[in-house]
Amino acid sequence: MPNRRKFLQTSAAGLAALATGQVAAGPAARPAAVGKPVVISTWDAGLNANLGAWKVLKPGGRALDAVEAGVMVTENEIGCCVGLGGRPDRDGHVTLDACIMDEQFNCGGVAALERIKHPISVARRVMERTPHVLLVGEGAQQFALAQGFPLEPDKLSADAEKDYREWLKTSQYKPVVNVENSGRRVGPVGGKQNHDTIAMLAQDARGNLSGSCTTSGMAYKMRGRVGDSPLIGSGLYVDNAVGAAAATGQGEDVIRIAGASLIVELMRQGLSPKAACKAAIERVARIKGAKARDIQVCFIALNNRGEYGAYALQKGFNYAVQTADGNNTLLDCEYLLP
Ligand code: SD4
Repeated sequence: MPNRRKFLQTSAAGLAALATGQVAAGPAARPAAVGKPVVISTWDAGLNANLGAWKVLKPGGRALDAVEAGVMVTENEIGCCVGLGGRPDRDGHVTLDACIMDEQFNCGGVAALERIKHPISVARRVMERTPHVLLVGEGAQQFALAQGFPLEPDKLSADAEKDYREWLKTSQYKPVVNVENSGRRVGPVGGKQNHDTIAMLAQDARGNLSGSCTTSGMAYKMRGRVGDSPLIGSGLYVDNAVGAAAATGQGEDVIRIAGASLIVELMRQGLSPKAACKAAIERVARIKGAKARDIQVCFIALNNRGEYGAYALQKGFNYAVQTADGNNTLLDCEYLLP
């Protein structure tokens, strides 16, 4: 029988965990691959992001710290398409979405966050310091400020300003693949640099998995629109006993199939990361029918044996992989529609 003192100590710990929302579920499910870290991330910006993650993973750091540090590199890249350098909504405001998840089902996210440089770090604070999973808009900003994140100027980057002025001439919003760019860019016709998301999955030397995702969302979206990227289960999901998955592309169609969660469940059933991503893409294609040609959706996945894979709906998606042999490589992704 537990003595009274021990019981009180345990209850206090339980209450503290409840107050922060952190899952105190004991040790994470035993990972399969131990000793060889790996990190994968979306698009070519992933190459630099992987280097940031590798600084944490190589000396034996935690996957959670790696996926935060990694995508912060991209959030910092002015002129890139993630973070405050990203394209605004149709009213001219840059609104940011991000989420993060660790090896114990702890997760946090922010949506429609404005004027904060590192939404991924605010997402992590939501995970670690609140009983909630998702904070949005004004409330997310209020929380960020209370946590000491500085309020950045309400100003578009020079590139974004120029493109926005151009876009305002027609104000045409059609979230379709920009074929002029071989399908590489996702967003409204006439938009530039519209693969505006980085998603990252990592396994550390202990074999634990974590993931992150951060975006300025679809360019010239409606004010208040939130995509898949901050939504646990759609833009990102991690189950340490199985694997992790993340998405980029047309958020509405990722949400429709609960993309990242679906892929993890398919891997649980025995599919390889690539086969699971492909099955999810096939589901999107089936649902969209002829309209599938108007969108791009792409998934990356990593299982707990350290195997990775990806699949896209259309040509043009690439992803970056850093492995323990020292290589950081950009891979062209296979795709469904010829
Ligand atoms: C969104 N999934 O907001 C994001 C956009 C994206 O490359 O991934 N663009 O829907």
